[in-house]
Amino acid sequence: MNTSFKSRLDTLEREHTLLIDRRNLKKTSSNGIFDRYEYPILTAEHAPLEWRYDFNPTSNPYLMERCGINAIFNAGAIKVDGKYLVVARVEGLDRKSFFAVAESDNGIDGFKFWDYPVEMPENEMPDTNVYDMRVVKHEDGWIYGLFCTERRDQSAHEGDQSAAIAQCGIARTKDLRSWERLADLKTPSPQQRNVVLHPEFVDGKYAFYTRPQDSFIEAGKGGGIGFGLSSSIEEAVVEQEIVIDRKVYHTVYEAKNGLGPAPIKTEHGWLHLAHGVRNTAAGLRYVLYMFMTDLHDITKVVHKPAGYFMAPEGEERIGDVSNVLFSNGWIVDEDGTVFIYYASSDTRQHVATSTVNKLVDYVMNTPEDQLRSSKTVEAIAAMVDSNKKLNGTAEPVSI
Ligand code: M1P
Repeated sequence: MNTSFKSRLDTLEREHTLLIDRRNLKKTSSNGIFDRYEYPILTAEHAPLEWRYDFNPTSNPYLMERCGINAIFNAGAIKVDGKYLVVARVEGLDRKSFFAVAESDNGIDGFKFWDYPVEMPENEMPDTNVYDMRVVKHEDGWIYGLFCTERRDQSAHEGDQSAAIAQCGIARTKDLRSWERLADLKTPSPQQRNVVLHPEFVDGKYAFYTRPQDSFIEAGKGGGIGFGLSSSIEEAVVEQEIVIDRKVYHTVYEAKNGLGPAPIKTEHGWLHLAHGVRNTAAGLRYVLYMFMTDLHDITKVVHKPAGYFMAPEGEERIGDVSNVLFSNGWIVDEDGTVFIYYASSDTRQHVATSTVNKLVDYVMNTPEDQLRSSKTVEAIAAMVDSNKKLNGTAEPVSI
């Protein structure tokens, strides 16, 4: 091994270790609902050096990167045996995404990838690209990973190399290391992304949150978070999809929306985190929003705060697909802490923390969207009135 090879290897290893071991501190400012952290938990640079470099000085004398990573984002999440595990979407320089598990002891820093990326089995129709896994521990005892499988639209003409069909792939595991691939979900919609498995049986069936859409990018008339049941998970078929949370004019989810991770059960109802998309002169803007569904009728939205819960801030605004926040993973600890794993601009993965109590308070007590400017002013004025009464500065009412 020549000295420049050796010194380059030492530098690579030192910098990678520093990055993985970097402590992540809570940001000082907070809106009282959640806390952000200084650093992303995963970036392309967190990918193990062994995935990217051939360390053999004979076959790689310049110690060049051979399999570069472009981005790491949109991770599913689950806690297993006391470890915080994220199943990240890792995207190579070749634009192919795959899944890889990274593990941390505390959920906010020290995330380190397992030695190998996930080897996801394929079914009879190979996947061109797989991404955005929702990891769910189901009451049937399995851990399921639902993800988008994308393939070229075979009906597109030769000149159109961007037409694709997105569908929901399903796999299950006990340990996140070996996966059994099941049949893709069948639904009435020509395209599906953002499909999530509900963690409990509903009427003895597997319950799916779906996102029916007409074409690869446009939700079209199919927009909204859908819901449907299937009696089988091995050959899952949702024959009837109903939309439980639709896109709405002049809101943060007017172009499309999609569910994030599987909902959290609370004594008040099921807490949901979702993304909403609107169009702007600068392109699509993705933000996160929350709502709650009824504990017994999970298709009924009972609380929904106005507007967004989180939107891209600072460096989060910039990336491969700018102005995007997306979340498909969260973890609830025994003490009620919630780790919200969110990605920014299809480039990097972050964490924010909150608690179940805070999120329930946020969802149940934040004013709803009344869909008109004057109603927004009324909501603010009502709070000003109440604050004035509280501090004794209310105008005396003339009789
Ligand atoms: O580029 C933003 C997001 O776009 C898609 O989400 P949706 O299906 O709601 O439009 C997904 O490809 C997602 O991975 C991506 O982050």
